Amino acid sequence: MPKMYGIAAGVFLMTGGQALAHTHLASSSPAEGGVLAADAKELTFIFDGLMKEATCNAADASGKAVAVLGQAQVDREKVHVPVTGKFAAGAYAMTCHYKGVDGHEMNATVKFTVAN
Ligand SMILES: [Cu+2]
Repeated sequence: MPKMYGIAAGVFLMTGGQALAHTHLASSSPAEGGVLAADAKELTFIFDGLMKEATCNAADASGKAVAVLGQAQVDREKVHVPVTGKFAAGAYAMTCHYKGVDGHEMNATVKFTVAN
């Protein structure tokens, strides 16, 4: 029995360590709940660690994908997402599926509005 408790504690410590190593969203432009200028050229996500890759998509208030974003560019902790189309006025959410330097795949979402 003592040996089994030891294994359980070891697994707990391992997963705890990995959770601490995850890369999370630190800030964004627009910020969560913020406003994106109608003529904005890009959205930016800034993470708390180095990024490996990211794919970002926008959806309107009903959850329907809107094709207004180009391919995300990773620059160290930043992910730049070019605006290639035109946002109609309304509420949106941009979700980035990304892989941080620790190799874990995660999602980050920022909600914002566009006022024309
Ligand atoms: Cu991780």
